[in-house]
Amino acid sequence: MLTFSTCFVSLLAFVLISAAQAPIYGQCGGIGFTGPTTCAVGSVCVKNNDYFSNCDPLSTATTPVNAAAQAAGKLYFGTATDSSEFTNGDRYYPIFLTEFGQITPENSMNWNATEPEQGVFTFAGGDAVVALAQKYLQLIRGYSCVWYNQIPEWLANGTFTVAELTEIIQTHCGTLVGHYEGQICIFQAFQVLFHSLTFFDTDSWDVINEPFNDDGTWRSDVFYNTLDTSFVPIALEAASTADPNAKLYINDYNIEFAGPKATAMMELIQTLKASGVPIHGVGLQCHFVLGQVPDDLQTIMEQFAALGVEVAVTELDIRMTLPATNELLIQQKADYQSVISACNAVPDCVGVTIWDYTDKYSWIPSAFPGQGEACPWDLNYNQKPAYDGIIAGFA
Ligand code: 9MR
Repeated sequence: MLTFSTCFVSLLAFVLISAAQAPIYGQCGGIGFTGPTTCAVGSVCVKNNDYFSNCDPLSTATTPVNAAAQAAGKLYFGTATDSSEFTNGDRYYPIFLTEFGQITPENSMNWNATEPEQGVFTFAGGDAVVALAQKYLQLIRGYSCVWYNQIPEWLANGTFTVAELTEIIQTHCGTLVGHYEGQICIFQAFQVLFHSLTFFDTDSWDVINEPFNDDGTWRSDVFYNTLDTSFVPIALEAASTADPNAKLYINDYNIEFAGPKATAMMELIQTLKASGVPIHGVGLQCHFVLGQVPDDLQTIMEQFAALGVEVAVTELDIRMTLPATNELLIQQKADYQSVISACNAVPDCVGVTIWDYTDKYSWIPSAFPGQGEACPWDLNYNQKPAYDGIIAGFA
């Protein structure tokens, strides 16, 4: 039972702690300032100039990011995820359901997960993601058919004739895309029914992932080394046969700015289009570094769209060198807003996917030691200023 004295002590502690904190919008720093430099819960200290810093609210946004994207005419705002995350029992799941209209299975549909032994297919991980999407009417981005990474040993280190590898790709892409074809179609029917959307072909596949080196040459892997560039049309044709309604994409990073890699991708799209190969979209991964969002992101999107394909931001995150400071978080907000604004300004940019929404599951700290805080939600699922940047970008 709470006695008067424990209540009084708690109250006193609360008052003392509160007194040591600047209130939301209150001053929290600046030359000559002697007051509290920590901010009330739900706000961060932001430097306006050398003489004045104040406590900005962490997030003023109350609109789910998917609703903001759809209000701006986009199809979705989504996130990468896998079942180990949404079944972990903590706050991941409710936020995930509230905020996002699209899911990309982060790893569970890749080759090593779906065909670990040649001809032996396992879909459990991907099925769990699709089942969730169907239940909550979220769009699915199939990911991926042909990628140099996350492929099984038998494939990566195998020696194949042209005919053999052609058949291997056809079987893999055909079986993988075919497995999800019917399921995603049923889901689309619900989507149209409940949301009065005017399109059916909302499921997309990243059929080819990361085919180029940064200098625009083709990546050396079992696919290119055996089949030259023909592995691209082989995979696209197989995916198209398995699901004629799917939007088929090629996805890559460092094509978000002018340079040899973007040029190589544009030339590939032109070649495929000229040959009548089914290609509907280019995925711009957008794994960015703080303060380095390309100035020409919108221009690049427009250039891809001019080739007759749609574009999507497929793996957005914006990493910083740790520890995060208020200044860095505010810069990150501006950076997220820049990316979203670019997509918002391009009608053929259909949607945005972030590469997981919480720093708790971000790939960044393990891939770039000393860096992190790349997602719009922090380790404890609190919205960061980046969240407001996203909402502002769609405004
Ligand atoms: O997020 C993915 C991480 O869990 C994997 O360990 C990593 C390596 O396979 O791949 C990460 O996702 C990558 C994506 O599949 C392709 N674009 C780059 C992403 C970050 O590496």
